[in-house]
This record gives sequence, structure tokens and C-alpha cells, in this order.
Amino acid sequence: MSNEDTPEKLTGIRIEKSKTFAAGMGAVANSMKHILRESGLVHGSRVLLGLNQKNGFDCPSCAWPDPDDHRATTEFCENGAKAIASESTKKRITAEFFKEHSIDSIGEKSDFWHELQGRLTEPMFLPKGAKHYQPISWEKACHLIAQNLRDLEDPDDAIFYTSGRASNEAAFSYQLLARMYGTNNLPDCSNMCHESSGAALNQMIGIGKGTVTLEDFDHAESVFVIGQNPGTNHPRMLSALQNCVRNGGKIISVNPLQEAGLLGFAHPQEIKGMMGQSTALSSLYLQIKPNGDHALFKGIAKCILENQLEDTEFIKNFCNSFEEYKVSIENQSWETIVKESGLSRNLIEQAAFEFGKSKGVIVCWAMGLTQHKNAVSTIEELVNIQILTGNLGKKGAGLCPVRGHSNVQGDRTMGVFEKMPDSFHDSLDRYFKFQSPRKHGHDVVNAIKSMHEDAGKVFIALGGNFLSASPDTSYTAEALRNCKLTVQISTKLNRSHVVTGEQALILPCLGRSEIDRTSCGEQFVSMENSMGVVQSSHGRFKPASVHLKGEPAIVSMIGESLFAEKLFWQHWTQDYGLIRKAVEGVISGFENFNERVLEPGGFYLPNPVKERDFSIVGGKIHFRINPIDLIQPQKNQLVLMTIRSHDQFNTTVYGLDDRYRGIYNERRVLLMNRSDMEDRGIKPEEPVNITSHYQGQTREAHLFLAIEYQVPKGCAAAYFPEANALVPIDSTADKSNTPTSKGILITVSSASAKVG
Ligand SMILES: Nc1nc2c(c(=O)[nH]1)N[C@H]1C(S)=C(S)[C@@H](COP(=O)(O)OP(=O)(O)OC[C@H]3O[C@@H](n4cnc5c(=O)[nH]c(N)nc54)[C@H](O)[C@@H]3O)O[C@H]1N2
Ligand SMILES: Nc1nc2c(c(=O)[nH]1)N[C@H]1C(S)=C(S)[C@@H](COP(=O)(O)OP(=O)(O)OC[C@H]3O[C@@H](n4cnc5c(=O)[nH]c(N)nc54)[C@H](O)[C@@H]3O)O[C@H]1N2
Ligand SMILES: [Mo]
Repeated sequence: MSNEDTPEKLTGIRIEKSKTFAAGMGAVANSMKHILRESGLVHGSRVLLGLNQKNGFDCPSCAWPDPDDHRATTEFCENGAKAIASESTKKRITAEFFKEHSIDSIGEKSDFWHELQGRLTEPMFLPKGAKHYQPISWEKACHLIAQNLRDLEDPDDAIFYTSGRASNEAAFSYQLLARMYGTNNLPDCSNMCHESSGAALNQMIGIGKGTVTLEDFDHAESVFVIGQNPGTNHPRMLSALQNCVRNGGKIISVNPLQEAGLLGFAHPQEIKGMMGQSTALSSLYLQIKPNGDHALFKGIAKCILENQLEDTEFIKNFCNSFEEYKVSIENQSWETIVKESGLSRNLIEQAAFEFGKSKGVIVCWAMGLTQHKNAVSTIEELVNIQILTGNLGKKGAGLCPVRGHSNVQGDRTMGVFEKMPDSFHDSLDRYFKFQSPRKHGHDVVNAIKSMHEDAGKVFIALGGNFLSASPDTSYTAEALRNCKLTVQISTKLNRSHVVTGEQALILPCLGRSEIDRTSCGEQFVSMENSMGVVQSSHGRFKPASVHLKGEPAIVSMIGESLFAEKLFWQHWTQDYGLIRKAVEGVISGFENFNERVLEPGGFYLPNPVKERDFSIVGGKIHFRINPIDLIQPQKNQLVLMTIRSHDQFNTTVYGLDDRYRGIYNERRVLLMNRSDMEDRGIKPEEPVNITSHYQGQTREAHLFLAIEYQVPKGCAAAYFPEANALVPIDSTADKSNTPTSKGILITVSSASAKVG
């Protein structure tokens, strides 16, 4: 085993019954556990109180918005509490740590161990051939990067990755750095996340973002939650769902697993909730086969049309190609729909009547839809239903792709994308008086392939954990090792720090809760949430180390080293207001950015679709027609989805429990249907090896415990990133190139012999 893999070690599993509701005092208790472990009671509580308050700092966890008008003094959730405990930890990684631990010995440790080591504190350099990182000054580090970039023959040999925690200011300066240098190689975590949503929405409504506000949830009669586990990943969304139910609305869930947070919610800030009394959430639960959603959406449309429940006015005024769409749906047989979705016609019809009869329907979705081969067409099918029933651009209705990272949407708005439209480039060129490259750059998968193919590239990551988040772990590791220089701008230690190019740098940055003071005084940054609200975020606490710098400053220092003649880079290292001024000059919607961002609650970016202005797509939305094209497992194969446990944030492992699913102290698990286990003669908690199959190639992951769980027959689930070794680099979604992390064909074999 090499240091790219998570270690194949079991940690001592304990299983309990899965929960039937989320949050309650369990969430509060668990939040406190993490706060106490990392930051201590006094500091931890102070930090928590600063979270998501107006003039406080933006929660670094998910992208769910804050209420516009009112905020409880404890507007946080377990997810946010863990993120903040992780950032405000008292533990530190100093130069001594790297002297003691070689990259190989760090690689042998678990992701959980990495998380527990604390905050990175000073810039570190791994010279060619060395096994230990050593300290380096900021100036030398930036010169090294600039020199290596200058030495490349072709600017397209550099890759600039971004993870979605980067602020607008950091992201804007970063994309400018890449483009002034001469490349559009700006892959980001979105390529592995909501890219399929962006592709479908851009194609149909001309804007790759959602169309609802938080208030719409108070007015919706039905909210569909599809391929999403909000109890764990967007806990604050449960308040919105609870409000909807209290106002007489209905929640309909579409998910292969019965997730606790979709069944019920006990609000931890209400007396009843604290006593463990929960509000039942989903009144209809469609336990679909993974990837059966495409067929389900066709079935819903078929039922709507069969019962004349469509909104003829909306279709007449705002839609094109309805007749062709109608015929295509009529030609789709119920038999195929039922078989491919794994749901009865009756259940599908119940869901369809919700769309047909409700005055307002919101559809929410996340990774359960976006990470499949047919993801883009599945999402298009969902948009078809929303326009068929007129559920777009009115109160209590609309499209809600629920974003992951707290500023992943903002990073895109700032231009972090390998193929920004010409209008963006024109504007950038005009403002900065240069010619930005127009050739499209690499997304994540193509970046990995290009590094794999040609040696000697430079890879820079603004946050994230590229190695562990990417598909096909050993292939990606080879790609990174093939580089001449890899640079990680990070807050915490992760596996991407030990799987490196010939030389490597770790540039430690401030977290969002920390004060960012420069020669121009205290700086703040800004974020855009899942619903298009741009807000300021002000660090309040003493930085983890005096050597840390803010992300915008780090990017600008690299700019300063690389383009010595362009003085603005130097100014940007000190004054982020100047970066916002440039954003205002380049991107529409940011007029008076510096003033408006300081207004309490921030400001909404324009989204004409919300007002039923479809002029970006020529005035009318086209129905999209896509044939059903689902994964076809062979007889002994299962469809594996890789999902998040309750104690992780992507590749950051906060703990070993998946409380709502009742799985404790173990991450190497494979959730299987009882009959699939019996068919293979696999006993509960038996160690198994997993093989994935793709176009004649196989990939292996060893030593997982098979767990009997309520997954539909023919499917299985394992946690990301342990299972990423199984995701084939070439298995990506059509049109968005997103790795198919929720649809991997696997076979399972007993590993008992090996374990003894
Ligand atoms: N605590 C915590 N919060 C997070 C994160 C985290 O790791 N931890 N990550 C953040 C990020 S970056 C993101 S993108 C979001 C992710 O948020 P989610 O999308 O909720 O995350 P996943 O665990 O990937 O879960 C997807 C859900 O889809 C279901 N599913 C899988 N396949 C299918 C399918 O084919 N059809 C349907 N209908 N459902 C399916 C799974 O059972 C699971 O419930 O959360 C963000 N928030
Ligand atoms: N198999 C499988 N793979 C997946 C997924 C899946 O569902 N299944 N999900 C995909 C999705 S949705 C996503 S979004 C990606 C996530 O991919 P990434 O965004 O690349 O990964 P993270 O785990 O979120 O990154 C964690 C690291 O970010 C750094 N960090 C944390 N906070 C900050 C900060 O404020 N600034 C800086 N500079 N660094 C910081 C820390 O060093 C930490 O180790 O993974 C994708 N990969
Ligand atoms: Mo994500």
C-alpha cells in the first residue's frame, strides 16, 4: 500500500438501529463534543456565537442561506459547529512536526489522524528527493512558484484548482492570475459536484443557478428533496422544511436510502425539539433505485399529461417544443418507467399529483442526481416537469440545486471556470487591458489526465484536497507525482500534502473565523450562498499563527512575484476593497460592491428567471427530449453509490460515526441489501473486497465490512473518499464530465480468508 490510499485498517464497528429523525439534543451534544475536543469550552463557545451573524463570519461549512430578516443568536447547526471546531482547534502543526514525520509516515496515517493534528502554521517546502518538509519564507515560496511558472514552455502546462471555500476576493484574483499568466486551466470542485446542474440549467433557462429564495419555502405547497441528505449535509435546510410542513405544505423525498433527516426533524433550538419531539417531514418517500430518477421524472410527466394537469397558460407563454415533448412522453411505456425507477406506478402517480395540484412546488436536489452518467439529462427532465406545471418564477415554486461548499457558487460567478463565456473575457480584457486566452481550459478530470500524460507540470490548489476528492485515487496520485511542482494553499493537513510533485509547497492560510489584518487594517471577504445572496464575512478571532495570510493576499503575492511590473497585485495583497472594485468593473450585478456588501444581510444578485424573464434563452424555454439511458449492471454486479457519513466534511474526517444511520466507529463499510448478501453468502459485518468494473478494466478496494442496510436490492453504498479508488477516471457524466461517483458497477467478494 502506498501513501495515496486511506489505510486499510478496521477501527472496531458498533451498529445500532438507524434513526427516524434528525437533530434534537443529539445534535447539540455532538456539536459540544467536537467543540470541547478541539477548541475548549470558552474559546469554542465564543467562536460559535460569531457564526452567521450579521457582521460575523460566514459559516465555512455548506452553502445553505441564512434567513434574510431574523437570526437566532445560535444560527448554527451541528455541521457548522464541527467545521468551526475544526478551524478553531488549539492544536498546531509546526516545523517540528514535519521534522519528526516524513511524508511517507504521514501518508500511512488515517484521514481522521490528519484532521486531529491541528492547524498548519507556516509555509513549508519539500525539495526534490526529500522526505521531510522544511520551513520556507513567504517571499521565497512565491518566487519559487513564479520561477517554475515562467520556466514552463506553455502556460497550459499549469493547473489552477479551486475548492469552494475560497472567498469571492480570493477566487477573482486567482482566476485573473491564471488568465494573465495565459491559461484557462481553472478546474474546481464544482466539476465533481453540481457541474451537471449548471450544464442542464444553463442549457434550459440560461443561468446555471437556482431560482428560489429561502422565503419561498414558507409558501411552497410541496417540496421535493431528491438525491440529497440534508440531515447530515445541510442541517439548516431542515428548518425550512419544517416551516413548510407547519404551513400545511408537503415534503416528498426521492432517495434509495431512508435518511433520518428526511423522515423527521427535532429543532434543537425549540423546547419541543430539545425534548426529542420531532416534526414528521416526508409524507411520501420514493425509495428509488440509484439512477432511476430519469425514469421517475418521465413517469411523473406522463401522469401529468394523462390527467391534463399541465399549466397550459405557462406553456403557451413561456415554452417551446411542447408538442414534441408531449409525444415523446406519450411514447414512453409505463412498463419501462416502473422497471427502471424501481417504483410502482401508483407511487409515481402520487408524486405526479403533487406537481399537478399544488399551487407551488420547489424541487431540491444534490449529488444523488448530479454524479451519474446521465445526470445532465436527468436534471433536464426535472426542469421539464417544473415548466410543464408552471412552477418557475412564482412565489413558493422553483428550482433549488442545493450547493455544497459555502462559496462554490460565488467562485463560479467570479470566473473560476475552465470555459467562461466570451462576454466575461471581453469584460476582463477591457478592464485590465490585456488579452485573456480564449481556448477552453481543463476541468478536473481532464486536468488529471493531462498531468498523467505529460510530466513536468505545475499544479496549484487554492484549498481542497485534490488527491482524495478526485476519482481513481491511484491514477490521480500518479498524475500529481508527475508534476514538477505542486502547491497547496490550505488550513489543515491532508493527503494531497504527501502525494506531491518533484517539489512541493504548503502555504498555510487564515480560516474564515480569523482576523485578517494587513498594513491597510482589518480586511473582510465576501461569499455568495446557494440562493445568490452576496454577504460579507469578517474574521473575529486571533489567527492560529502569526505566519498565516489571507487567501486573497497569498494569491496576490504570487501575482506580485510573477508580474512585477503590474503594481496592482502588490496593492491587492493589502487592500481587498481594491479587488472588489475590480469585480465591480468586470462582473455585472456587483455595482457599488464595496458599499452594498456591508449592508446587513448583503444583497441578491440579479436572476431574471425569478421574474419570468426568459430573454437570455430567447424568450422561451425549450422542453428537452432525452431517451432513458440507465446504468445496466450485469447479473452479479451491484450499483455502488459513494456517500458522506455524518462525521465528515468531504475528505475531512471529523469522527468515525454515522449517527443517523446507526453505524459507529468505522468508515470502511459497504451497505448492502440483505438478499444481495445472502445471494453471495456474505454474513453481516463480514470483511469484503470490492472490485469495480468499467469497459473491461477493474479497480480494487480492500477490507470493507459488509453491513445489512435498507438499500434497494442491486445497490450498495460506501463512504467517500475511502471508495474513490473504485471510481474510474473515464467514467464521467455526458455533457458535464462529472465523475459518476453515485453509479459505479461493482462485484463483492469475501475477504475473510485474508483477514484470517
Ligand atoms: N456535514 C457535511 N455537510 C456537507 C458536506 C459534507 O461532506 N459533510 N459536503 C458538502 C458538499 S461539497 C456537498 S456537494 C453537499 C452534498 O450533499 P448530498 O448530495 O446530500 O451528499 P451525499 O452524501 O453525496 O448524498 C447524496 C444523497 O443522494 C442519495 N443518492 C445516491 N444515489 C442516488 C440516486 O441515484 N438517486 C437519488 N434520488 N438519490 C441518490 C444518497 O442516498 C444520499 O442520501 O453537502 C455539503 N455539506
Ligand atoms: N467518490 C466521491 N468523490 C467525491 C464526491 C462524492 O460524493 N463521491 N463529492 C465531490 C464533491 S461534491 C466535492 S465538492 C469535492 C470536494 O473536493 P475538495 O473541495 O477539494 O475537498 P475538501 O475535502 O472539501 O477539502 C478539504 C481541505 O480544504 C482545506 N481547507 C479547509 N478550509 C479551507 C480554507 O478556508 N481555505 C483553504 N485554502 N483551504 C481550506 C483543508 O486543508 C482541507 O484538508 O469532492 C468530490 N469527490
Ligand atoms: Mo460538493
